Amino acid sequence: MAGIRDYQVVVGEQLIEEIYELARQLKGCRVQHINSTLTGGGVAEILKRLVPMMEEAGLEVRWDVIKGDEEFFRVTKTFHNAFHGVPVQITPAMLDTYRRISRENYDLVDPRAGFVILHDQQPLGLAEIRPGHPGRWLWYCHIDPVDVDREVWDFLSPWARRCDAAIYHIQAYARNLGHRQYFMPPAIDPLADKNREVSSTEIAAVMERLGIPADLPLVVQISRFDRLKDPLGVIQAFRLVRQEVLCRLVLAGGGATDDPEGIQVLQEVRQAAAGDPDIFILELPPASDLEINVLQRVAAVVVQKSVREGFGLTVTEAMWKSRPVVASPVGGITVQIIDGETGLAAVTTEEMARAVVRILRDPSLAEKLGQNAREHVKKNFILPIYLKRWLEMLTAEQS
Ligand code: UPG
Repeated sequence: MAGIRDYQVVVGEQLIEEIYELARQLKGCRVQHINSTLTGGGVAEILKRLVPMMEEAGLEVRWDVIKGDEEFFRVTKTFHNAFHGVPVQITPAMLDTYRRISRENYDLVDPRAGFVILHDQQPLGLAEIRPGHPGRWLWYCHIDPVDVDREVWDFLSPWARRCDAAIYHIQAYARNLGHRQYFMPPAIDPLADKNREVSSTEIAAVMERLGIPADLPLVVQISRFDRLKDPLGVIQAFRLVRQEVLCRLVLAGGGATDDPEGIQVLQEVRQAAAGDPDIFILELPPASDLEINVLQRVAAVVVQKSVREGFGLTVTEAMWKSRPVVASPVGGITVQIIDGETGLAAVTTEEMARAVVRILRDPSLAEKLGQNAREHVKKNFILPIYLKRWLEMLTAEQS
């Protein structure tokens, strides 16, 4: 695993020195991250690299996962959908389940932590015990809360208010909770297996193992099977593209232990693609970083047709690989895809199809978008920059 100094080749010496300088002031500080899954999905992806980097910087870091039963994760997935404006039905029994599992996890909180970071809404109920705890508590909202369902917000926000501050990916997500707010886009690790350079031999071996022929351009979406990633819409857009240009579609993704809807969505996707030899649906196991890296690299176009997106790390990953990306201009994608410069934005299925066709027919456009995309990520959404922002934020909170 790469160490902080190894990133000098990507971000230069000065940033690395700034990180060490900030780290000195935080040496020995105890930080506890609490989320709801170790694998699958963006939060686990971030913590997998952020935690060892913070440790290397001299902080004492713990990463804990709340324990819940299937019912609890059904409830929190409903809350997740409700954050994104999906109409949901909330029953008193669901709220009881949330309170009960939160209570059962109170012991998870490190009584000596200088900082307790609650990631998303699943562990937010732990903030009930904030008043008796000596550390500072931060609620890290990874999703777009702008259209959150009122009932769900009224239930959860008192716990968010108990925290000392909140972290959001972009300014547009600001909430009026009466405490400090930090805006900090997440980042990808350029040296991890998911994003590192890959040799042509490795690429060929992975593609053979996945059983995807290399004779036609590939349109690729990597995502958990989640309705908010609109995989059925991607299939529709692909079918329009194929009327114009010969190509294939790859929809690849796995599940996450905190997402009980994934299996059902995967079934719907399989049904929609049944009998179509040009559509490859890949169910990826958790340790598929190299496969994802390769699929993003071989893609002629990467698409991300999300209905909502807190940030969209799959977009960042593809951009880092200089791929032309077509994505819905929603949430955090709007700070990544600058339409016509770092990718193409497409609102409807038809627009997405047209944008994909445009790229497939114009290699110089593909090249330009890809190069700009990589530069944009390098300047803004790369791990050491993110680590520095974290250290700045913790320093500010400490003083
Ligand atoms: N991934 C896998 N395996 C899969 C599918 C995805 O490793 O089978 C990875 C993917 O490469 C990426 C991450 O998981 O690194 C997914 O992150 P993201 O595209 O950001 O989506 P979510 O899983 O939905 O993550 C949530 C928010 C998202 C935000 C992220 C981090 O929905 O908008 O960017 O948290 O804050």
